[in-house]
Amino acid sequence: MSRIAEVASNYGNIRVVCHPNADPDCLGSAFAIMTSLKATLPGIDIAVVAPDGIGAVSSRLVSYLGISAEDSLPEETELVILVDMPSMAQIPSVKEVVVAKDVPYVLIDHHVRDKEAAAAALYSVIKNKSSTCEIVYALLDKSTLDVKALQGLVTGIVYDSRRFLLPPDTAIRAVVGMMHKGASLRLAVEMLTNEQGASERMARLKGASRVKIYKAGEWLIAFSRVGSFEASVARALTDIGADLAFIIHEEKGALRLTGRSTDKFHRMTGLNLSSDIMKPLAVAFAGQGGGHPTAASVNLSATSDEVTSKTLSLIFSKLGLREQDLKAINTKK
Ligand SMILES: [Mn+2]
Repeated sequence: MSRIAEVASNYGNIRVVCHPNADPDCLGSAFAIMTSLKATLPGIDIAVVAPDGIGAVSSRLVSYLGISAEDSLPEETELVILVDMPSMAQIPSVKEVVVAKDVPYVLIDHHVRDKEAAAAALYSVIKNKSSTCEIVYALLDKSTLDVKALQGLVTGIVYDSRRFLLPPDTAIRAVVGMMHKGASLRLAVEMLTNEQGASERMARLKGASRVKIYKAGEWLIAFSRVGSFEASVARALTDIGADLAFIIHEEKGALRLTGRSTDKFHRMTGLNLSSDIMKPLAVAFAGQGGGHPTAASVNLSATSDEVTSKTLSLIFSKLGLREQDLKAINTKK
């Protein structure tokens, strides 16, 4: 029996919980954990909870897997399994129940470790892999995974590794193993295409048209603002030439900053968006944030001007640049 099944065997009512706007990596992981534990421990009551919705990019995977996710954590939950997030900071409604009832939790994740949340977990597996699905595949007893569960894991790996662009060796090995057991790489890619509807493409075009460009030494930094699809817009800006892109989303006095960098920028400067930018911003402006070295975000109480200038100064101190190395580029002529 896998270690996670051993842990789960002490509980009757288990919920596998997704982060807001659940993506294919999160859902593929949650579905595989649920079906594997069900196969190993037939008596348990287990389901997937998506407390803050499922991302549009996951819609085809969700219908393929036939997941019907609950939207809140039932009061009688005895064990929570958090997948693809470092802590419960993003899901306050779940955190409230877990804290009030002292519900034990398991943490399976590939983001930058939240030491406090990991220490408080009953059991945690946090690894530096391109997807949570890859970690989940290594963790579960292979004989408990059917083709559907394997297909979900392959789809999550393809999605979160950005089609194997991130350091891919172990991800490819895992996918090949699952293809031998009936999962299809072609189906995974198919389920992830058409992911951009008209509203997402509109957000990307608006984001590009509102961009403010700064030249910092030899690096190009882009700032923009949109009302939705911030991650997609930030990635669009790095795709068209920015080394670093930041998207601001403001709503009802709350501000969310989403950042993306190219792998080359990260490699050459060592700048980690999560620990060098989002975490210090969270401290400076009473917020919550984190993520990966090249993809991270933060929720703040601050104005966009305050956030922009603080972000630039954090980049400067990390890169060892001086104020005069910064040039705002005129995009209006
Ligand atoms: Mn992930």
